[in-house]
Amino acid sequence: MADLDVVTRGGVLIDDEGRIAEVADADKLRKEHPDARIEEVSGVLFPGFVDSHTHGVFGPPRTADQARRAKGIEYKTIAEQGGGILSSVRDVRALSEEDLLALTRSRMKRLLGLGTTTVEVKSGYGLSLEDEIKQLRVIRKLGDQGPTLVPTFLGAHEVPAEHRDDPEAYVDLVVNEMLPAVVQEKLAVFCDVFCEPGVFTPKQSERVLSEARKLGLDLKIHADELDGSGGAELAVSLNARSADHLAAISDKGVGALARAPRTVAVLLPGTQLFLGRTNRAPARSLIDEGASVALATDFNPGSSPGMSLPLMAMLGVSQLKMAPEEAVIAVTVNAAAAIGVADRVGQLAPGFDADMVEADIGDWREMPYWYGANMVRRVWKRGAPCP
Ligand code: IZC
Ligand code: ZN
Repeated sequence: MADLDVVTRGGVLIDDEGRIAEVADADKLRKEHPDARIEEVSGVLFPGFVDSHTHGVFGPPRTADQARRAKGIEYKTIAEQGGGILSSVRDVRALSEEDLLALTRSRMKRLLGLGTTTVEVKSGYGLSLEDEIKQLRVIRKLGDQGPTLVPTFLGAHEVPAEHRDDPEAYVDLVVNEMLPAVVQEKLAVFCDVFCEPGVFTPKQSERVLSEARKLGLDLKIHADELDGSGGAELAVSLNARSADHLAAISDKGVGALARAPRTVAVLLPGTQLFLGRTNRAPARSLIDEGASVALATDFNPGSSPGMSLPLMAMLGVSQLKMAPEEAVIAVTVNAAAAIGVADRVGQLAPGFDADMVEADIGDWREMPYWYGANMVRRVWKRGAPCP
């Protein structure tokens, strides 16, 4: 995780398809390709950042939740008072696909301006067949107008109001109606579940995810976020692509992820910070024991309105005690692995998409360092400058 290659006075040769052909000394590239169109870069050039966990399709911000939290009101009480995930569900249900598209387009543009060129985006604020599909269609319609979007179906994000008396009937709906419709329209690459005491049990989560796998989706789990219920172990046993959050993971869960052949631990330090919680995901023991760790924003209106991956990298270092090298890998290479695109993005290396970020800094270590200002100067996707 600390294996970072730094090239000084480097250059990137990009082919006509927007793929990286060579990374080498800039003067050598200039000499060998005298006819190439040249763009001068100063500062530090990074691979485009990859945000591997967002709930990016939503309506208004949940500012009332924040004010309630400041008064010491707990998550469950906030939900009972009409806030929480279900308030975002009411908002998304009330919005047209067109309005949601416009909101999401402008939010994704902001992420791009912060250097994020690939974003995983979940549904999960619809919680009905029609409204889950509406969210996923928004993701598909945006495609790669801004950052490249990777869609995840999160129908099992919460039990909606109309099924509160019979959560099992809601799981039936997710499995029997939503999943097949999502797969039929090819609207998602991943299926995710919020596996957490009071939301979905490991057993319910396993049922949804096993059905999703049968239909060809890859798997993710919101695991051990608040109190924890063995979500990390479940993710590993299902060979999921990622186990996300992990602030309440057990030692057993850490051991399972350390031995996992493909499950990336996606940590979301902005969430703990924004919620004012003091427990932290054990990044150090995960890394030291051999797990692959990524950092993401969890961008959503309730628990993490954070958009900046450099900020998450800074929190990785300051809050989770990651090395600066590990934080850079966590928002590029490992983040790409967490969403199944590690063969295309996350590295400045031959064969990879020329998704690149120019930061106005003198040393790469300043990326997980400055916060509160955007140090990104220019962004390219597949070799083309982004407006
Ligand atoms: O809207 O609160 N944890 N899902 C699971 C969230 C947080 C998003 C939200
Ligand atoms: Zn989440």
